[in-house]
Amino acid sequence: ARSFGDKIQLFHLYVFLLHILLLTVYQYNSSSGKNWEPPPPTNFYPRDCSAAYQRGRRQNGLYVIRPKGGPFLVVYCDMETDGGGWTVLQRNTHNSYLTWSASWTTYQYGFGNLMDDYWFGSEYIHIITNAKHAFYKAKFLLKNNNKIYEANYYTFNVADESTNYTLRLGSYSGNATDALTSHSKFGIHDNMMFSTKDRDNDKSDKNCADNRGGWWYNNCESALLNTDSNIKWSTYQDC
Ligand SMILES: [Ca+2]
Repeated sequence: ARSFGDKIQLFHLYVFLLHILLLTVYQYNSSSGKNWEPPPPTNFYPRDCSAAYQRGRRQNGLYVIRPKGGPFLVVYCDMETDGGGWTVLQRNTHNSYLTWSASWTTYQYGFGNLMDDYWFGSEYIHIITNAKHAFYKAKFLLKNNNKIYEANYYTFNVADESTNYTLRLGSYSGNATDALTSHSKFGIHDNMMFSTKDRDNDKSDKNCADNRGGWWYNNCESALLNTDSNIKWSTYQDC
């Protein structure tokens, strides 16, 4: 039986700011490798990349997962970064071919190419991060030329659509500055609802997402990763 104490799932949101964005999910199991038993058929598919990692999978690439109570999903797993087992939720390179200014439903179910740039889908991120007894850590990897900065949040959670996919973040660690939960003149992103060009849920008089990508805007942003240009993370600005 799965118990709260010995199973901790970490969600990593990698942000390669400025040049590459990569969001990843990681699951940590303190008893990994011990007393392993084959899962029953209904659990044949891992619920995330960290579960796949625990089953001995070590190759970066595409995997089929099935979050508890959720649909089958194809995800990109990063099995190398920071211990491996990360589910990548977003990636945005400097010269992304994607149009990030997309509709609510497009963001809801994701877009792009899992081997390249993409948004995994607000609904799917919600489903993964809201599994019972699961805690996820988000790692934003921000790559600027050859330097990589990171911002980690433990915990990371996206609530359901009735809350407009409100972002919930725990404590910050890293060297990229805390652009999501520390206050700036634009406000914090923690506890903000998701907005898109056709759904204004932000704190601004206008729609922050007008002609821009979907994001957990406040008034408007200290960080913005879903964008065609000017990927932004606090003071790191891609111009
Ligand atoms: Ca507004």
